[in-house]
Amino acid sequence: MKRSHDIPRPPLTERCVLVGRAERSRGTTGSAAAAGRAAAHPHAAPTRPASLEELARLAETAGARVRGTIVTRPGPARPATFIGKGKLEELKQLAGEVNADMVVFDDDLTPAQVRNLEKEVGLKIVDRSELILDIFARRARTRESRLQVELAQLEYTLPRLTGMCETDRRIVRERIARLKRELEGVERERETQRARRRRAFRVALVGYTNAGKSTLFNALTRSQVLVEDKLFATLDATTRQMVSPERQLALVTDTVGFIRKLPHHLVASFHSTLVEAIEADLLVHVVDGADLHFRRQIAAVEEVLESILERPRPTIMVFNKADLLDGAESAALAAEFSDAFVVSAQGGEGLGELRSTIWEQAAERAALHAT
Ligand SMILES: Nc1nc2c(ncn2[C@@H]2O[C@H](COP(=O)(O)OP(=O)(O)OP(=O)(O)O)[C@@H](O)[C@H]2O)c(=O)[nH]1
Ligand SMILES: [Mg+2]
Repeated sequence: MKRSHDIPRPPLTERCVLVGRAERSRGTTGSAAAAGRAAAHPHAAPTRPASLEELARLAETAGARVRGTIVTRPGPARPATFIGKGKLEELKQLAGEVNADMVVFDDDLTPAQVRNLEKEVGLKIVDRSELILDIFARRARTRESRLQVELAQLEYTLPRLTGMCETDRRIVRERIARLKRELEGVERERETQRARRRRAFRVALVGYTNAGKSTLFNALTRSQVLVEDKLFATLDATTRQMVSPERQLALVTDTVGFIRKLPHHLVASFHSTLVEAIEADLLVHVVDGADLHFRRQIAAVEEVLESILERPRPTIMVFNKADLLDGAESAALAAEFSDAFVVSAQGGEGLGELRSTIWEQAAERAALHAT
């Protein structure tokens, strides 16, 4: 993986070893029913802690092949190498055995830690933020998202360019300034479009990556945006019309998914697009109800929303993938989250009720504006 900004890039083909911490406590995520399903769920591998399971998916999304995992005890990190001596030896041995050429850390490392680890282990060291930035760089398609990703990558890289001379660092800083100016231009262009859309009732789909936002978007708007069993399939927001049987109109926006520990440079550079996308009259928070860890995913999404929205928005919660749940599990969800909807965006189950609620809210807003 290169740290520069030449996008798009070839897929990673590296064999990697993951390093992450053990979970502090068990049983705080998912319902008992979901826990019982853990072994059967395609994304769950009970031998790895949840955050590492997700890191493995991120690494695979970036094209790397996961060959081994090192789990460290929770606790304070070592300033020099993040992990202690014993774990470092274990890592070197495992990396040698599986012939790895890259090590991916689940936590963010300081520039010094990366340098020290690279020297000690003799392999490329990548942290979670860098991995996510790399995936975004590969997947950015529009001019705006490419600018945003490049900006985030350069801001991430700048403090890490220790080997570079001052002239080169200045070139990077100038490039950052230019990207920011270009982005401001793109944002002004969008402002015109935005003013036109203000009158319509606007619904934004938000949620954890891979929850099924794009699938639901397609169902609600009869569109065909990309749906994939991959993290961050969607990067650029798409807005389409949704039409009621009475020919009422609403605008629905599909957005980028969130993830735990989203790199803050990324949130910063995507800030304006995100705000625009989710400055809707109604947020539909899509949750993968079949994911064992849906609770922590809800918390992660709420955290990002709070950090970017000036004030809370009316939100409805939708538990998706009901077709993967049995009757008791769906009922338990519905009982616990009594205001939420339990649907299958793929199969259509529960979507009628969700649509009706959206139209009710649209009518309420229209009535409010008419007075
Ligand atoms: N079984 C089942 N799978 C679903 C359902 N909805 C979506 N999926 C699958 O979940 C995966 C992710 O769906 P997407 O719609 O791409 O999810 P997303 O939230 O847009 O994901 P990102 O854009 O990557 O953040 C795909 O493999 C879908 O086919 C559902 O109701 N049931
Ligand atoms: Mg999507």
